[in-house]
Amino acid sequence: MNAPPPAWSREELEQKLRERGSAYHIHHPFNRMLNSGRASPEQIRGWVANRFYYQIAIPVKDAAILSNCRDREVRRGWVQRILDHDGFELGGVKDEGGIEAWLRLAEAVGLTRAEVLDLRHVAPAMRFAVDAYVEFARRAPWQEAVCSSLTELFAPEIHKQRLANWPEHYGWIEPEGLQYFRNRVSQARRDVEQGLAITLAHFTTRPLQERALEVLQLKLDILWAMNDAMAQKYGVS
Ligand code: AHQ
Repeated sequence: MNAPPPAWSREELEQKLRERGSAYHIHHPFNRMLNSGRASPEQIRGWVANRFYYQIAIPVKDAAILSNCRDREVRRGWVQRILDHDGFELGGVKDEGGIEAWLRLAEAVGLTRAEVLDLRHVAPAMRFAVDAYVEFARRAPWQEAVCSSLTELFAPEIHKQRLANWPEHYGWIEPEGLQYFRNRVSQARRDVEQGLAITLAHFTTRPLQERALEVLQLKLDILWAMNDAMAQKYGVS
């Protein structure tokens, strides 16, 4: 039995994780259409209504990670993600959260709250891709589920792209509707700080490090498949 090859350094592993950014859904034809101003109002409304299913899954996914994690320090940091999305009212501080902000985005693009909340527009393949992410987080070792969230290494760029391009190309969308993306630029950065530290500290042998890349690729494929589902349903140009 050959010994496994030597482990990469933390820096090498981080670099290899970041190199997977070439498969991030910022490069998907549907996203490129959205961010270059070529999307019709119907395609934008379809994207917002379908992506809502992903947004409401995130806190459920994060709660699955918390339920599998026995490390209090990790939980103290990770629980913030649920508050970011579900909102909270703690000690007189109130925050309506990202899911409410997404519903504001929905109204800004001409959808009703009711038709977004009842998920009538969600394509089957979108549902399956998102459900696969939640099931993975429930079943996998919590460190792998943490690693899968590292697609957010590439997220600030995609949020900034929307904030820069949508007002220019889609003047019909109320600017307040983009608040969700403004919030995510800093929240994604904070998420990644914790997620990357946990990943670099846990995946320390070469077989584990190869697994970390495999897990990140799984999540990149989930995001890609979500865009495939929307392109199939709404068309892509
Ligand atoms: O709005 C997004 C979000 O809250 C999260 C949480 C994180 C995770 O735990 O997997 N990933 C993520 C992402 C969000 N928005 C996506 C987008 O394109 O707007 C990007 C996505 C990600 O990169 O995983």
